[in-house]
Amino acid sequence: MTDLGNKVVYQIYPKSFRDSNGDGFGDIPGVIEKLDYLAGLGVDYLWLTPFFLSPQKDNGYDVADYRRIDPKFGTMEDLESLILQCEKRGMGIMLDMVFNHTSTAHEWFQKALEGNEKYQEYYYFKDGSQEYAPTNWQSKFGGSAWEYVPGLNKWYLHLFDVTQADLNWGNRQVREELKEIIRFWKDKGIKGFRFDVVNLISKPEIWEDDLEGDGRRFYTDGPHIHEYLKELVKDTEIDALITVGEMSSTSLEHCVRYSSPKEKELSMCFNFHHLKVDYKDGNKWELMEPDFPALKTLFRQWQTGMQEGGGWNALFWCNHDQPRIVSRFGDEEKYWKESAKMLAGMIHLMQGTPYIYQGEEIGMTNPHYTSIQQYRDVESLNYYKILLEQNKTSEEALEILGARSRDNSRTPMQWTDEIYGGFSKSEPWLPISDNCGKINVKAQQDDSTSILSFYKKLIALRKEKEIISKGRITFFAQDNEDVMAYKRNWEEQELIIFCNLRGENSSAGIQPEWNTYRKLLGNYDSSPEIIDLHDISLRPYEIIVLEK
Ligand code: TEU
Repeated sequence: MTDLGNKVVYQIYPKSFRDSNGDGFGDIPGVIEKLDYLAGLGVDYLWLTPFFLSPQKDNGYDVADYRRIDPKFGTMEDLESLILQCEKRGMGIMLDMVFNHTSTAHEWFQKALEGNEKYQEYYYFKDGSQEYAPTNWQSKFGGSAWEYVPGLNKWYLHLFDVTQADLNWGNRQVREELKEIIRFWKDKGIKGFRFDVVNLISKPEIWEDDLEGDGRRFYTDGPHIHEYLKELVKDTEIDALITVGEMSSTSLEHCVRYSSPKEKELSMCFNFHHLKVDYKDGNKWELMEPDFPALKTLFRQWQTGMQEGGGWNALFWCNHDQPRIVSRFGDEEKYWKESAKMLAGMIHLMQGTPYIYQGEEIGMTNPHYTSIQQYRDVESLNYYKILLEQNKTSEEALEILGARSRDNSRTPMQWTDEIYGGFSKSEPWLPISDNCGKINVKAQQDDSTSILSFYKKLIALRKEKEIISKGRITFFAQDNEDVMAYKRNWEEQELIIFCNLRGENSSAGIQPEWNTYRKLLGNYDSSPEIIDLHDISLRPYEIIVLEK
C-alpha cells in the first residue's frame, strides 16, 4: 500500500488526552479542542482507541455495544462533529475494532448466559466439569483462559480478561454481525480501522493442552485467519480505506500476506518483536537491558523481509500498551531531548507508515509511580499479585511495573505546566507524571529545537521527499553493536541514516563518496564532525541523516 507511504497516523487514547468537562476523564469534545494542534503537527489520520459503551474493565477493549458511545466519552453528536471538524482540516478518523472478543456485558453474551443456544454459538462455550478447564491455556492477563459458568455447566474462552469473552469467528452469523458494525461506522464517515489482536480470531478445530507454552501457538495466525480477513474486507469494501491489524506474536510470512496489496487483506500490520528485546527469556515480567544487536537484526529482517515480500509495515515505538520509549531505549535524564529525537528519526525514516502515540511527540516519560495504589490497569494489578506469589518483594514488583506496566503510557497528556497539566481541571483518573512542569506542549511549541519541532520536521520531510515513502531500504554496518545504519534509495536519490543507540560516543565509518553528501537532518545543533574520509563520529544518541 505504498500510496499510504506518505501518511502519518496519530494515536489518541481519549481517556487521557483532554478532559473538556472537568470529570477527570478525557472525552471526545476534548479531542475536538485539540484538532488545530494535531493539524499543525501535520498528521493525516487520528486513531482513537475504543470509546464504545463498555464496563471499562480493560479501558474500553471490553465492548458492550459497538454502535453506542460510552457517555463518559460524549455523545454520537460529539463524534459526528469530530468527524466533520477533522475533514475540514484534511484529517480522517480511524476506529479501533475489538472483534476478537466482546465484553461479557454485551447483549450477545448476556443472552448466552440465559441459555440461548444461538448466542452460545457466538462464543466458545465448552461442556466440562468444574475441576477441569477444557485446555490448560493461559490468559494474556494471567491465570486460566477459561471461566466456568456454574448455571450452564460450561466453560467459556477468554484470551484476555475474564470479562472479555472470545467470539467464535467460525460461526458465519458472527462474521455477518461484525461486518454490519463496520458498515455502520463507514456510513458515518470513518476513514479507517485498526483491528485489535486480529490475528488471534481463528481458533483451532481441536482443543488440546499446550505442553510447551500458554496455548498461543494454536490460535496465533490461526487456520482460517487469511480467509476471514479477506471475507471481511471484501464484504465491507474497506480496501479503499486505511486498515491496520494488531498482530500478536506473529511471523514475517503471515505479515507479508496480511499486508500485501494483492492479497486484499489489510493495508499494514503492527508486530511487537522489536519491543521484546528487553524481555528476559521472552518474559515481559523479567527486566533486562535492551539487546541492541537483537533490535538491529529484527529491524533488518522485518524491513527487508516485508520489502521483498511486498508487505507494508506500521512503524511505531509507543502505544497505550507499551512503556514510553525514551524511558526504555533512550535516556530520560541527561540525553532526554537527543535520545527522544534519535528514536523518532530512526523509525520515521524506515519503510512503512509511522504512528505517533500521544505525548511521544513531546518526549513524555514513564511516571515512576511508587505505590500500587497509583495503578489502574487490569494487567498490572493482576501481575502485581502474581509477582508477589512468585516471592518477589513489593519493592521488586513495583520496580517491574515501573518499567513494564501499560499505565506508563496512559498517564494524562501534558499540555501545560499547570497542576493537572492542562489535561483537566480536576484530579485525573490516573495520576499525571510529576515532570509535567518541565515536559509539556506549551514549553515546546515555539522552540525550534524542541522534540515537538523535530517530529514536525520528520512529518514534513515525509511529505516533501518521495524517497522516504517509496525508497528501497538496505541496512549496513550490521556488526557495529552501537549504531543502527541504513540507506534509502529512490531513482537517483540516496539517504544515509546513522543512529547512535548508546549514551557514549560511537563511530560509524564512512564511504569516500559520502563526504560530498549534505547533512539533511540531525539532533545536535552543530554539524557532525567528519574526521576524515574513514569515519563519522557520533555523539551520544546522535542521529545524522546525509543526503546525496
Ligand atoms: O492488546 C493486545 C496485546 O496482546 C497486548 O499488547 C497486551 O497489552 C499485552 O499482551 C499484555 O502483555 C490489545 C489492546 O491494545 C490492549 O489494550 C487490550 O487490552 C487487548 O488487546 C485486549 O483487547
